[in-house]
Amino acid sequence: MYSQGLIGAGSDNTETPEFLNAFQARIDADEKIEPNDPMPAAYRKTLIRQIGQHAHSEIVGMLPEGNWITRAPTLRRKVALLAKVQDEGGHGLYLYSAAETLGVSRKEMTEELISGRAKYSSIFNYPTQTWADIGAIGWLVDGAAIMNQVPLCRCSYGPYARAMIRVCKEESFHQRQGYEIMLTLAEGSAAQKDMAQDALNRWWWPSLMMFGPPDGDSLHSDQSTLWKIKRFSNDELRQKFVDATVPQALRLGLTLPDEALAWNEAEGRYDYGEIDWDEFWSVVKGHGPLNKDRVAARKKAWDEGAWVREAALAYARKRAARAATPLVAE
Ligand code: BYC
Repeated sequence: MYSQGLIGAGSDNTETPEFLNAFQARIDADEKIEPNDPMPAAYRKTLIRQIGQHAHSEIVGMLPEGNWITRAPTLRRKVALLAKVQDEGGHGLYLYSAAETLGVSRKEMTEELISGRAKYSSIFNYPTQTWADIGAIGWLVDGAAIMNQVPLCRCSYGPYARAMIRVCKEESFHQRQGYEIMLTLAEGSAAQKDMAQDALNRWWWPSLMMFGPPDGDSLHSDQSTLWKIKRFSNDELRQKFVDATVPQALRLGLTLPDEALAWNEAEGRYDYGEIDWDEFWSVVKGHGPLNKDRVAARKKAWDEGAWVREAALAYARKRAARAATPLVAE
């Protein structure tokens, strides 16, 4: 199966069974692991991989929505969308900082992203074709993100768990603003309702894919669950999302693009149809509609920002040098 190259701490595992057992005992006791605590190399690598991908997703996630800032239909919508996109940038920064506590630099992570080696969420490789897509993203994509991220607030790694608390509060606002856009369109003219339905049709399945492959095909779930990085499996979170979201779609008077969708009274949940896993893996491997454009946009921003990074470093060096030079009394 396709797996991202890992960066950060080396993969040598010289840890003794006693060390590994003592570490697992801390996890089992629900203790938080902090940056300077001893930890197995594989735990560090797993976190660098996941937090790095998560940070990249937030930053790349600014692109599809940023595409609509200049075309938002009212000043109120424009202000809200600007704030949302800015929040996503902030989330990316907290997450890069959380990953840096594990010994990887932001430069290394960014180089992994722009070289195409690092993953980011599959969802951001789809285009935002109409204004209703902004509603659908807020409602579904942020809704899925919250479902996945609320349990991450209890993740065993302290800096990641703490970053998630603030991120989730902001995502909750994002989800509501998206739903409100959908509600306005769904209660508007026939053309507006059609636009909302079309956006739901296009974003529903990719949103379900955000939770990752089915449990049977998940590479990392077992170990990440043992380490309490993951608290629920991919399929469990996907099911929770479906159960929470279907009634919201019904309230909008919209139809979900899934003929197999049905309430299962015995199980107390919605059954849903087969996800197109070939499409998922194709997008994850770089062949989605916009993978190349997304990476190219990040590379352009990184290249064009080189002079800013150089200037900031030069300024910091100058200040440090000045601080080190004793003042000569007159
Ligand atoms: N897209 O073993 P598995 C947001 C990869 S942004 C691409 O189950 P794991 C927002 C996976 O990385 C939302 N790749 O993995 C921002 C692995 O490949 P590698 C982002 C995916 O890690 C702006 C392989 O498939 N949220 O909220 O146990 C606007 C096997 O998977 C995807 C996060 O990143 C995917 N969808 O579980 C609006 C949350 N799914 O690494 C909203 C944090 C799987 O071996 N991350 N892969 O090469 C997680 O919770 C977990 O990493 C996942 C996957 C549940 C995503």
